[in-house]
Amino acid sequence: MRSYSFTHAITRCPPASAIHGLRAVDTGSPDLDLMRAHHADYIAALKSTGATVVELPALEAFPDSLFVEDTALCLPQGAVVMRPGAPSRLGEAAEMAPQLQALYREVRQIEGAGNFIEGGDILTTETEVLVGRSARTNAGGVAELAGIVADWGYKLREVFTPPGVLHFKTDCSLLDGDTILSTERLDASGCFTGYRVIHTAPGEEASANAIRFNDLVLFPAGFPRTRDKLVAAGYTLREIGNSECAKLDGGMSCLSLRFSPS
Ligand code: CIR
Repeated sequence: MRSYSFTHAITRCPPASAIHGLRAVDTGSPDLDLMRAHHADYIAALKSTGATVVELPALEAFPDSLFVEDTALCLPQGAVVMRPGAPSRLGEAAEMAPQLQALYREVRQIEGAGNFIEGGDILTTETEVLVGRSARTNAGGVAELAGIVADWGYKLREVFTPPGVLHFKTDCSLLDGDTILSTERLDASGCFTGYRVIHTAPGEEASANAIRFNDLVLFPAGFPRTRDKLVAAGYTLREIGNSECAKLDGGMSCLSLRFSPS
């Protein structure tokens, strides 16, 4: 199952400057020590599945650089370096490119000057690449990515992130080859027709951003009703604290790039 079986992940240590990271609503500064402790738990969970985790050092010049997912799309055939729509994050993608070049034979790049796209808006399933237009991802970015992944045999489908939601995957996650965890508000858009969908429990929308990584689902701590639904559905969950990244609108998927390089 290429959409959730991975040999590798890349993470980046939270910089001290993360306290200045972007956020839609200010709910207070993240506690850096606690954020780093959660980050260590996250890496340990990835490693416990047998994967190799490339742990990159902190980049102080980029407060949001721990959220490596936004810098690239990693597929078995190759990687695509993104062009983040947040101006303060553009340079993060350039920092990631050489890391990917060291691991992949083919690394492509979103290049169009007016094209923007962030990895948090991309959900790869067994059969397609779903990309949600958002405040960070525009039509040009989606079209450019569509051309690249078509060369690797992927069908890309453009969908829409609900207004006020940062990224498409803020509201959904892949649980297995044909099952999606989604908020009701995103599922109501009809974008998951044909998939089996499990909804987050009412009031627990912030738990929609989880990741399936090999045999585990890494799931944010503090959402007991959604957790119980997933356990009852047969998934093996590893709960990871996310209180500090949540203050910067970050979650489980944002903290890694996950892949099996060709
Ligand atoms: C940002 O606003 O860009 C960061 N504070 C959070 C990025 C979260 N990334 C993700 O959902 N993939």
